[in-house]
Amino acid sequence: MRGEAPLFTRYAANPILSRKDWSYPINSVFNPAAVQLSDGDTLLLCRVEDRRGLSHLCAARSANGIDGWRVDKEPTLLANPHEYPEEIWGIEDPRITYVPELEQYAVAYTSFAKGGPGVSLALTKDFKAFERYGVVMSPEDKDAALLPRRIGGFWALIHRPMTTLGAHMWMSYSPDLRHWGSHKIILQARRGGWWDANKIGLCSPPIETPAGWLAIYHGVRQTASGSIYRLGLALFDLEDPAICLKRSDSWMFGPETPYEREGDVNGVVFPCGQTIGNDGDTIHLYYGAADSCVAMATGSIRNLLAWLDDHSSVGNGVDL
Ligand code: BMA
Repeated sequence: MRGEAPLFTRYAANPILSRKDWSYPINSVFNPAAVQLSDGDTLLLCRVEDRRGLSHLCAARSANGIDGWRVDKEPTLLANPHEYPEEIWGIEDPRITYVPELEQYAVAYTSFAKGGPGVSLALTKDFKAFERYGVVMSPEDKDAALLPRRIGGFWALIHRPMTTLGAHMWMSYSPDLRHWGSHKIILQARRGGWWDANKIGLCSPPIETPAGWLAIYHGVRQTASGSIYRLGLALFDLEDPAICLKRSDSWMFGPETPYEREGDVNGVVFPCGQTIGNDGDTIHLYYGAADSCVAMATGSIRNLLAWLDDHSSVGNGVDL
């Protein structure tokens, strides 16, 4: 049987970014979005929690995506609660998608409003100036990423509303990135004792492969001593990404190392981005560890797809 070797190898000198890398006082840095820029640099747009407990986003750039990070000297995107009251308690957990049609990056992030967390969207060409679109999914909603191209003529956003049905992944569609509708559940949290019972959410933006859109998602297991955030895989149809083709029955990555098991929130691995190597196969997965620092692990798209073939006996998990 394939897939017994670990699917992701942690960088030996993890964490790659932590509080000490910032030139201004912060509490923690975690849950980064990732993108490879046209000049070859890797850019991480990190969630930074300040010493009030509120988060903003800050960019770090590196030539090799591993070390030599150049961190912006000031917050890159700060909450702006005067014009956007939904950002009153900060902005968190960005996901970046490059959109060729717009020649811009779309950043979907959590805006923490008095009514709870919602999904906001901003566009940027350079990670210096941002055009805010405001709230696109009202509270309580988070874990959103835009697909890089239209599906059937409409923009498509994956997100995770909390409803009386539970915390499942949904897809919504828009003609203009402002008005959203045709909402559909695309992946359900399982129930009972499963590792991904009751609460799941998209991690990094899905990767387009010939087999379908490959998505890394998190499952949250509630235990007597808190939650464990682990990662599984799902594959969605290339032409209709609301259709789940396969879903892993077990998790493929979870908190194991000291920096993942102990921090401000113990037992959390939380990726919001990845870059793909020039070979079209190597993934650098960037993740927040224990809500305290940023770590990196390397995997292979081919291996992930092969492992998913071997570990998806339970289908897409609807109504499990
Ligand atoms: C989730 C999000 C993440 C966080 C995780 C663990 O709900 O808020 O930002 O990393 O909880 O605390």
